[in-house]
Amino acid sequence: MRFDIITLFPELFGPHLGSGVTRRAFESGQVDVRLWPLRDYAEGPYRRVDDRPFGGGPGMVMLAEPLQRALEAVRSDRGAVPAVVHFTPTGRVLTQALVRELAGGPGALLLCGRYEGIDQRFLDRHVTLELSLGDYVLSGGELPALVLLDAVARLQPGVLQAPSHEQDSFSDGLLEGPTYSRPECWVTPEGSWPVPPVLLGGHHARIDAWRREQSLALTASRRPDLIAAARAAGRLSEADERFLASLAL
Ligand code: 9D3
Repeated sequence: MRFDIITLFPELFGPHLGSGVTRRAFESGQVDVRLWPLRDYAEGPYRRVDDRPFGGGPGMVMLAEPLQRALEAVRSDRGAVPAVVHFTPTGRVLTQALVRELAGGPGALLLCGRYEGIDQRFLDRHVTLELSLGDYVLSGGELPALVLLDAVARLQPGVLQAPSHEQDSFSDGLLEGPTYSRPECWVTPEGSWPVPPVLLGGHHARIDAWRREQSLALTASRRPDLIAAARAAGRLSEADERFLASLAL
């Protein structure tokens, strides 16, 4: 799959794409990322990419014409673009379901906005999907684009050591409970912190049941909306329901 990224800040992408789990996906060629620096498609002595908004108001607006030239450059390099994704605070919130859909597809063109946004006429002509990361204010679409690439890269076959994403939080719709490793008892001058004994007993059915309860308790306290959704989808067993009823909520 291939992602083309139109951005005013191509240098933001280098470090992330060059390390860890994402690097493996990119080096193995499973995910091809190409950066299209918008400034390269601006004309005139000042290479303008933005201007003041018609009608007044604060900030600057990204101009349609440099974006159009960048889009044409992408098209002449890769042919038709399968999807044009615009990162904007007014988009649909990115979910793991959407990540899975994108991870199984041919890729997309990612448009990273800066300033107050992009001239609406360019968006109306070309954008097929508007995505937000959530209800907080960032300074542009580059970090959201990196978030999407990271989430998509780790779903590529062979990228993770173990296919742990089968159990990911949100994949089965519940949060994952706590994890522990060595030492069995962590001793410090301030005190000793043992691992929950059930994890050391080697009784796998008991461990699975305990983990399920941890997951249910955490989800019920932090994200009751996910419990409601799991219940509506029939993903809670009778044992799950009994355990949830036993929690002092
Ligand atoms: C005066 C209106 N602006 C302030 C609320 C609108 C505005 C425009 C552009 C606010 C932020 C931005 C830059 N943000 C993004 O490009 C962005 C974003 C975000 O800010 N939050 C969550 N997801 C995303 S995706 C892209």
